[in-house]
Amino acid sequence: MTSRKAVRPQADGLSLYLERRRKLVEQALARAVPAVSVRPGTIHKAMRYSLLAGGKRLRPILALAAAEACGAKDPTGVLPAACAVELIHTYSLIHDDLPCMDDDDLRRGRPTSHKVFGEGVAVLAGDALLTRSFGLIAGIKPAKRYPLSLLLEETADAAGSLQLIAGQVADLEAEGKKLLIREVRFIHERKTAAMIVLPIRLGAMVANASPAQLKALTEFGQALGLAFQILDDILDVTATSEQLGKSAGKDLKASKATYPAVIGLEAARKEAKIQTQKALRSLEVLGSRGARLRELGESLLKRQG
Ligand code: GRG
Repeated sequence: MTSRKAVRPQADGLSLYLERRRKLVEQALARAVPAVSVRPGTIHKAMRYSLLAGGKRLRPILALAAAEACGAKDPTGVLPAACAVELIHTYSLIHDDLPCMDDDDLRRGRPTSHKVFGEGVAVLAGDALLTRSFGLIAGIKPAKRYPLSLLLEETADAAGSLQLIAGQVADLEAEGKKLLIREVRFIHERKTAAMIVLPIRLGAMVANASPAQLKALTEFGQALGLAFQILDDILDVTATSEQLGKSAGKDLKASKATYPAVIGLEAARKEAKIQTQKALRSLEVLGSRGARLRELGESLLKRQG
């Protein structure tokens, strides 16, 4: 007979944790935007089509795990912040896929928003998701150390013209140009890492993180975000569209500024590993509470899609 103790490590394993957290997030996301039956149905259909298309939910899960690393026992208070970031992320994907940007027809394994609803509704679905995200943040019950105004300000900064949009603009302007690696890093830190740091900080702040915990988690997010985008660059070259749920080989075709394009595939792999190790080192001050984030960080470097 197998003892309870013997099965525990597996029951506590990362895949079960991810499955449970994803379920929580999916349910909260489904409640976060109006139903299709609410007028005008088209916009709510388009918002739900992209939002509920089953991404990895990495950003909301990071928010929940960061809060847990700061001692939060019940993750439900973090769900509005976690969902808000997923809404911003989904808006950025919808807009990035538009013909005037990356012009893509596959996302999360489905036809892109503008292919299904037309460009006008796709633009508006992105706008509506972004706007709704601030409504969600406004509903957070803030902790002592971090007022709601700070959570709103950090969200606006991360999604604004100094971070997410800065990265996207630099990315657009870099197409077809020969960039230095520090310029590619500038893009990656803004286009990708900012949206990884944001949920981690929001989750930590909702859980009333100490200044030392918040600093460690921010450094973790910055390095993990960079590693994540370098790996995304690598997978664009090495994975298939089926594995990715989006068109593979696009960066190369569009002469995008990527790590493999500038320093080569092997050096890019090495850099992704260096940044992941840096991220994991940042967690040391959290002690055993950082274990889940450590597992998450390690698993991201192994992902194939
Ligand atoms: C349009 C303002 C604006 C910004 C666009 C998000 C973005 C910036 C561009 C999309 C293409 C891209 C390579 C973005 C970098 C971030 C990234 C790797 C997004 C994909 O995130 P995943 O892999 O996707 O977490 P899922 O679908 O799992 O959520």
